[in-house]
Formats: sequence, C-alpha cells, structure tokens
Amino acid sequence: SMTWDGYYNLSSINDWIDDLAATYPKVVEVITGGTTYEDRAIKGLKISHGEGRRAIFLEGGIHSREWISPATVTYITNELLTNDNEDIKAAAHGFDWYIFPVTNPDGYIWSFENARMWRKNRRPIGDHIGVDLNRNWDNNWMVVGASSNPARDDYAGTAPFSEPETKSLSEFLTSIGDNIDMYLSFHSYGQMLLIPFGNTTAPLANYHDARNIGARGMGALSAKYGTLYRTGNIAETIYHASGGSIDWVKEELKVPLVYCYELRDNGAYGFVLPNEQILPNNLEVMDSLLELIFQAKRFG
Ligand code: 0X9
Ligand code: ZN
Repeated sequence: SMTWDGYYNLSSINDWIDDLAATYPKVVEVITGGTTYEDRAIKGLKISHGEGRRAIFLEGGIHSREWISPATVTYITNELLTNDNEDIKAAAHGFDWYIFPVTNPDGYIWSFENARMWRKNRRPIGDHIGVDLNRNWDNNWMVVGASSNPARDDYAGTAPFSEPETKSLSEFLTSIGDNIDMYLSFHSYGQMLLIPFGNTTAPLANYHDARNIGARGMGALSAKYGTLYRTGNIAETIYHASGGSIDWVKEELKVPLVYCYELRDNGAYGFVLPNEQILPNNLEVMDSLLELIFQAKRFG
C-alpha cells in the first residue's frame, strides 16, 4: 500500500491498482484507457457501487514531470475506497469513478529514470523526441500556445490525435462520455483551477456556474493550510493554449463541469515538490473535491 511520503514509480502505481482490484473485487475494476507509443497500457480503475450512476473522471500525469499529479490522484482513489467519513463515502457511493493516475506512462518512466524534467510522450519525430500530450487533442489544435517545432516542450504533434496516448484515451472517453458529470485533469504547478477554453477568454455557456462552483471548491481547499488557488478561464488565468484535454472533453463530449488543477506550489520548488508537501497537498485537494461535488449539486 502507499503512504504518500514519497513519489511512486509507474510499476508501483500499476501494482497498487491491481492490489486494489484484488482487495475490493466487487467495487474496483481494472480498466485500460489506451496504449502508449512504447506499447504500455494506460492503466486505470473504475470504482462503482452499482448500476446507473453518473460518473466523475480523474486524469493524472499527462505531463510526466508533474509528479504531484499521480500522487494526488492515487490519494483520492485511496480515500474513496477506505475513508469512513460520511461525505467521502457519499461521494464514493454516489458516482462511478473512472481514474487514470498516469496517462503518459512512457514519459513518467523517462522522468523517473532518465530526465526528471521530461514533459512529453516518447515518440520520435525526426531528430527529436516527444509530443506534448496536452496540445494534441482535437479541439482548436495548433491554434494558439502550441508549437509546430518538435524540439519544443509544447510541440503539438503531427496532427490532432497523432499520438497513441491521446487517440486511445479519447476513444475510451467517447465510449463513456455521456455519463460523465465532472472531468478533472491534474497538473502542476501554480495553484490554479482552470476552466475552458484555452484559445479564448470568451466565457463558455456555463462559465459563471463553473467559476462559482470552482471558487467555492478552492475556498474549501484553502481552509486547512491557507493555500491559495486562483480560479478562472485558462487563457485569462495562466496563458492561451489550445489542444488540451479539458477543452476537447468540454466541447466534444459536452461534459458539464471540467476543470484543470494546477497543484502546488507557486514556484519555490515548482515541479520538484518536496516529499513533505505531498500529504498536505493531497489533504487540501481532497477537501476541495468534496466541495466541488457538493456545489455542483447545488447549481444543478
Ligand atoms: O500548459 C499546460 O498544458 C498546462 N500547464 S502546465 O504548466 N501543467 O503545463 C495548462 C493546461 C490548461 N490548458 C488547456 N487545457 N488548454
Ligand atoms: Zn501540466
């Protein structure tokens, strides 16, 4: 089992998913969200306490150097399965949960074993390696804040969904899309909760509800340690960038609530967030998630 006092490599996370399915066979199912360039499974799990529930989708680790993302997603998973708190149990039982802690497995291994700051996948493109999987989705592909230069960290790929990871994960998403109430993508760093779209500051149809719900969630996040998050439109709050996962999920799958967390910190340690901050981060994000769910119900 995991203790979240350090970061776990891909095989530890994948073994842990198998352990959960063995421990909770009636509730946990191992699922595959697709396949990577290096032919690894994008391994995840579905938590379900019965038929007919709406779903929440958690996407972690699409940028491999953002290690706090899989750490957060695995922690949430564990809480949903083990915590006896009434609110957590209600969330766990009230929804189907589709959870992928590491959606860029090839990159995650590369970041652990070879280059800590690796962000992209590992597909060779000419003399360079890797596509930014958060620029490769088929929504406003290559419109803004994305590069056509494979040497760059924000290289968008050769075409929309040119990458096996985004293509196969998007196909999995399409298969369940109608059921999803909320989609959360976990990144670091910067302490923000981002709302589509990344190509424009023009508000999406339910922007004001999404922002209200999000801001209340971030209020709950700050209660424990005073950590402050900013909530708002991607283009306004961080920068213009298109081809990201949440934009596609919002526009193509019409999922009502989609958010991108930029987790701790504010730049003191950046992507290399110290071990001591993993649990505090996880605890405050868990508080925010429960509040997001609660507020989403209030706003219908
Ligand atoms: O640039 C990104 O992909 C994200 N920031 S990060 O520092 N983690 O790389 C922001 C993603 C939000 N943008 C869209 N979904 N369009
Ligand atoms: Zn990121």
